[in-house]
Amino acid sequence: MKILLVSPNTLTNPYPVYPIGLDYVAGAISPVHEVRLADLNVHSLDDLDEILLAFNPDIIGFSCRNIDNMEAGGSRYFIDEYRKVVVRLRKSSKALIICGGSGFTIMPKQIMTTLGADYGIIGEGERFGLLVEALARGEEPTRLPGVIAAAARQATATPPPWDGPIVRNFQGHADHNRFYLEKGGMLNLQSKRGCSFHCIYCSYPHIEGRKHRLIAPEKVARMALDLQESGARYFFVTDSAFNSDIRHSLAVARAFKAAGISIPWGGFFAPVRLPAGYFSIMADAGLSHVEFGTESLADAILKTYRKPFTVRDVLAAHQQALDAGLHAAHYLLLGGPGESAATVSETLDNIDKLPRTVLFFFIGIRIYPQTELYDIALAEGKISAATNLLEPIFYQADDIDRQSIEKLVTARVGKRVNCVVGSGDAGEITPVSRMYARGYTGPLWEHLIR
Ligand code: B12
Ligand code: SF4
Repeated sequence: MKILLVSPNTLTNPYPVYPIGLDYVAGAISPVHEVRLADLNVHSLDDLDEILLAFNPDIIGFSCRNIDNMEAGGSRYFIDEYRKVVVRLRKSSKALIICGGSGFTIMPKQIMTTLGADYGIIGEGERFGLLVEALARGEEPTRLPGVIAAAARQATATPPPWDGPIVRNFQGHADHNRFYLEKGGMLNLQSKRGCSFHCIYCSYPHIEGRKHRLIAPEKVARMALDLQESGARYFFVTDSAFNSDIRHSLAVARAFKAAGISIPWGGFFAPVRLPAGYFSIMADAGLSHVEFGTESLADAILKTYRKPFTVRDVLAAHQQALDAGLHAAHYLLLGGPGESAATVSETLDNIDKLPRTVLFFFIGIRIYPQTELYDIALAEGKISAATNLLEPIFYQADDIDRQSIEKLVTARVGKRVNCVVGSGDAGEITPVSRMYARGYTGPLWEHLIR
C-alpha cells in the first residue's frame, strides 16, 4: 500500500517543532509498504495536491498535535485550519484518512467529527502499523484497540499502552529536516513515555500513560548522535518531565556523554527535590536549558494542583541549575481552583527569590477531559457533561477572574523583560524568527534572562 503521512502543524511559536510523532508512525509500518511524508512547514497546499497526484496514496495518516495554543488571552484554535487541509486532501485523493496525535488523543471523537476523517487512532501511533495490515487484508480495523471509525458509536476508551516494538524512523537526509535545521537548528528526541505524577489539570498522563516506559539510555544516545550527525545544533527532550525518573534521566545524560554528544539540549523538568549534583551531571552531558513546570509559587496552590514539590523545592532546584551554569526558565499557570488575589501576590512576591531566570505566565487553565480539573469544574457547575471542550474553555476560579490576575501580573512584572505572558505569541519575543535567520540556535529565551 502507498501511505502518505501529513503534518499540518505550521505554528512557529515559540518555534517550529519537528514532527517527531510521524517518525514513530513511519517506524511502525512494515517495509513492504511505500511511505512518504508531507510536512506543511515545508510544502504548500498546492505542493500537497501535486504530491497526491504523483504518489496517489491509499492511506493518509494525518497528525493532529495541536488543538489550540492553550492561551486564554490570545487563544488560537487550529482545528478549522486542519479541516481545510482535510477538505483539500479529499478533493485530490480517494485515500482513507486516518487521524492520530497527542491533540487527537485528548478529544478523539470531537476531532474525528470536525475533520471528517475515516478512522482515528487514540494514543500511540505504533498501532498505525496494525491498522494498515488490517486494511490490507480487507478487515475492519475498529476491532483493534484505540481505533475508532467516523460514525463511531463505540466508546472512545483510551487503549492500554503499546507494548510492542517502538521504532523511530528518523531519516537524516529527509527533505523536511532542512527546514528545522535552518530555522533554529532544533530537532527533538524522546527518552521515555509516561508521567507518574497526578497534577490535576494535566492531560499528559492521559496521552502517554502514567506508567513510565523507559527507552534504553544507549538507544536514546544513539538517536541523539543521529540528530547531531544530521546537522542538528540543539535538541529538545520531549518527555513530559525528563526528571520524573531521576535515575533514568541520569543514565541518559551519562550515555549522551559517552556517545560524544557535543550539541546543547533542553527539556521539561519538575522542580522536585533533587540529589546533590544532579544538574552538574546534566550540564556535563550538554544540558543547557532547563524548563521548569513550576506553575505557582504559592504552597497552597501547589498543593491543590497536586504538584510533587513545594516552593522551597523550586528555589533549591533553581539554585542547583544556576550553580551548574544552566539557563533556567519557569512556566507559571495561574487561575486554578483556590487561586485568589492573595495567592497570586504570593507567587509574584516569590519571583524575586528566583535570580537569573525567565518566567512564562499562562493565565487561565484549559479544562481537558480525563483530568481531575474536569471533575472539579463539573462538580462546581462550571461545565456540564454536554460541554464541548474542543474549542478551549478555561477554568474560572471562584475568588478572582482572569482579567484581575492579568492586572496584578502586569502591575507587578509587566515591564520586566524576563516576564512573558503566554508563549510570546502576542509579540514579546517576535525577534526569534529573525534571530534564527541570522544563525542563532535553540529556544533563545536565555536572551530574556534577568
Ligand atoms: C515537548 C512538547 C512541547 C515542546 C516541543 C519541543 C520540540 N522541539 O519538540 C515545546 C515546549 C516547544 C512545545 C510547544 C507547544 N506545545 Co507542546 N507539548 C510537548 C509534549 C510534552 C510532548 C510532545 C512530543 O513531542 N511527544 C513525543 C512524540 C513522539 O509523541 P507524539 O507527537 O504525541 O506522537 C505519538 C502519538 O501522538 C501518535 N501520533 C502522532 N502523530 C500521529 C499521526 C497519526 C496518523 C497517528 C495514527 C498517530 C500519531 O504516535 C506517536 C508515537 O506514539 C506534549 C504533551 C505530551 N506529553 O504529549 C505537549 C503538547 C503537544 N503541546 C501542546 C501545545 C498546545 C503546545 C503549544 C501550542 C503551547 C504554546 N502556546 O506555546 C506549543 C506549540 C509549538 C508548535 N510549534 O507546534 C498540547 C497540544 C494540545 C492542545 N491543547 O492543542 C500538548 C498535547 C500538551 C497538552 N496541553 O496536553 N510543546
Ligand atoms: S509533572 Fe508535568 S507532565 Fe507530569 S502530571 Fe504534572 S504537569 Fe503533567
